[in-house]
Amino acid sequence: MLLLHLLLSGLLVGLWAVGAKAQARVPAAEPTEHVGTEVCGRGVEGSVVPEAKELRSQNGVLELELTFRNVLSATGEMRFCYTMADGTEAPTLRLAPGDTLILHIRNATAPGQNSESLANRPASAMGHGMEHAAATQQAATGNACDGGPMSAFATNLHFHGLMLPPVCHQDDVLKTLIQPGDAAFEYRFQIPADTPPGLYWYHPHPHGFTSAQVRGGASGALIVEGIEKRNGALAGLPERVLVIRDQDLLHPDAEPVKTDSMPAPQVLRDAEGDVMNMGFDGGRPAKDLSINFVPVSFPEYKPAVISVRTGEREFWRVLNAAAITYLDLQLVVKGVPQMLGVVALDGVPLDERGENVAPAILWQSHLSIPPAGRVEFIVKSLPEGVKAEFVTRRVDTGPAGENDPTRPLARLLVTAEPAEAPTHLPGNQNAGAPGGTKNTANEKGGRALRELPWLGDARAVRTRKLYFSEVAERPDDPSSPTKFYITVDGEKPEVFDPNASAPNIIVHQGDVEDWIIENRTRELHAFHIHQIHFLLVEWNGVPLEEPYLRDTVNVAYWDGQSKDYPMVKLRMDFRDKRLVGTFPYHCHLLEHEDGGMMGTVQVVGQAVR
Ligand SMILES: [Cu+2]
Repeated sequence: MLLLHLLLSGLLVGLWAVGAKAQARVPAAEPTEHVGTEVCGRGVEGSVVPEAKELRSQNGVLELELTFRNVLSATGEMRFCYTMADGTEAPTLRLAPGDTLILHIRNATAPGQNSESLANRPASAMGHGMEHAAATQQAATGNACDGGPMSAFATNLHFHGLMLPPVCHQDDVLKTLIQPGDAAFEYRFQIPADTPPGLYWYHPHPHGFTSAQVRGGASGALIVEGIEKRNGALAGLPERVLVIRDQDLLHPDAEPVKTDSMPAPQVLRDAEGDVMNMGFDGGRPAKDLSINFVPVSFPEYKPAVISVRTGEREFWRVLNAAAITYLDLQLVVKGVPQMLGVVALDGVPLDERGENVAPAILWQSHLSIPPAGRVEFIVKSLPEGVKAEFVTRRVDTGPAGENDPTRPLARLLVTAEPAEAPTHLPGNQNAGAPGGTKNTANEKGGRALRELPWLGDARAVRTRKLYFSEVAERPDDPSSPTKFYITVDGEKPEVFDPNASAPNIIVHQGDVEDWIIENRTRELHAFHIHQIHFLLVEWNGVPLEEPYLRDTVNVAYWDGQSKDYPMVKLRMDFRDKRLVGTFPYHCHLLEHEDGGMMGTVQVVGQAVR
């Protein structure tokens, strides 16, 4: 258990350098304030973190319509959002395993009014796919399943982490493209009955423009119910869903506030226009952050407010929905990092393997999550009036990475009468899932419902090696745009081609494979594959026995000298029959993905073997 614990700690904690201590600020709480009628409205800095509206399935079905909108804010950012008819933005979708989601999405973005401002932005604002996309435009067929012209305003949806068939109307992003003004497009699928209970999410995925749309705010949480049945310690706890997004700096020209008598560092920008990691904490961040749409902007970092009840444990579900920003979360009470009880990563409970070999709760002093990662954890009860702050610490993204300095996200206001009462998970005595839906997870005493053997016990039929690499478009000009690659070892590095006729990798349904992912660049990358979760079995040469699965994993940056590149070895699970089809794998730093760091895998059925 000790070894396991160390391994888990090492991975959760990562290799980050320790950042400076959190800045303490205790301004008075301001009420939550969303501008109700404003399109893609945002919270007021320093206000109470609102909970997103929750939509729960009824009788096994959740049906809703979302409208995808955009607006150019007064400060010049292009915002994107998903709204309901009543103006509600980015609702949290809650379904039990086996439930059906029917989501009608209408693309009401307005290219005309905004095209000029987008054209004037740095290349990174729209991603490098833009010029690429222009060269590969297709004719519109009128059928969103067949693609059509790629543009900053065409869109689609990806249901991140769910094992869905990679087909149109379910979870396809390679062909599906919904144009502005198209009729409402229907997504309709069943949450597989064996889906681990936890936090998943939805976001757009049009190649070349994913970064701009996600950074603009287009994302929302999706919860598969039943985690309290898998982990009794959670029953009855108040729960919060915290979505952390990034966005372009609200005050890009402001000077960093000097702290600890350290001079404000010089600012260097990379070819994408992002402020570069300088090798130490502080300075101007590459992006601002927001927490449930309450911005916490550079340089003041006025923290939002989370109002919690004195003496009550809470269950927090945090999604890193940032386009490129790494998080390293910490809850600091009177200057001391608190232990946080992690129960799930990437939607999967830590004891997913079962057999009592794994801890159901792992107490950690800080939690690193790459873009797209999720972490769900217990926050211990706090005494009234105590000074407590939820922060993200500096992440060393490598010499070519972005600057992700230490900064606060929210301060906790611990009172007997909190401003907002969060919803509670069902208690033990009330085991029925919300919405009256039958929850199959309960039928096996809350254990995992997998029919197949544990992935760690499955034999890989082959090993493949892929690697991340980058080059400047003009090698003699380091300020020229970067080309981002993920390449199967032995093949020629190519940026992702949305019109390629052949997949990069073909696998057979029913197989398990080991994939080695190397990082041959000087910055962090986060490997993600659609449809499946994988098992991290080796990390920089160290074998692991993680008792849970992931869908996004960080790959450490190369020091520029070592003979061996940093790597992860992943056990890839292609056993499920529903996987037949083609889907992508990519870096989840979305500028990299848009810039070409994506490939496709085709899962072929047993019949054609
Ligand atoms: Cu990357």
